[in-house]
Amino acid sequence: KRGFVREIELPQIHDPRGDLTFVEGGNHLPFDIARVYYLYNVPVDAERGGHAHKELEQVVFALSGSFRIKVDDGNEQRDYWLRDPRKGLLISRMIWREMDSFSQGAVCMVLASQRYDEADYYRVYDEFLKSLGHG
Ligand code: T46
Repeated sequence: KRGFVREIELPQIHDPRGDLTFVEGGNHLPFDIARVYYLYNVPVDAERGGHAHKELEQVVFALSGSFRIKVDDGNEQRDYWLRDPRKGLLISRMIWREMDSFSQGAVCMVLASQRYDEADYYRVYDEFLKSLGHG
């Protein structure tokens, strides 16, 4: 079965001044970047996510610190820990995601294929399952 998430590894330019990583929409990602957002000041006991997207594709990075992301295609659930600023998780459309266990000071950056549109969200798990024909 084809994976419903994929790890994206970005280039790293390493020199004595530190590391530099870059990302080009359409080159390192399978889409052009329409939006960037980031989560920070996240309490360590917070849970975020808890939704799926009808069309949106995103790549999620831990720029600093770490957190867990659970992804679910309606059949199978997988857990990933993000902790390397070079390595993002590509989440395609119609995948339920939940995030928790943020470390103190963690920064989560997300590159998205579309601008924000509340109508693109399933925020109720049963509605997500129903739309997959599982309900
Ligand atoms: C996702 C995870 C990883 C905006 O106005 N513009 C935006 O671009 C975003 C992302 C959110 N918002 C508003 C919508 C809500 O009123 O900000 C509020 C909090 O959003 P939400 O509860 O969806 O945040 P998270 O962290 O649970 O989810 C977000 C993304 O929405 C989602 O696509 O995959 O981060």
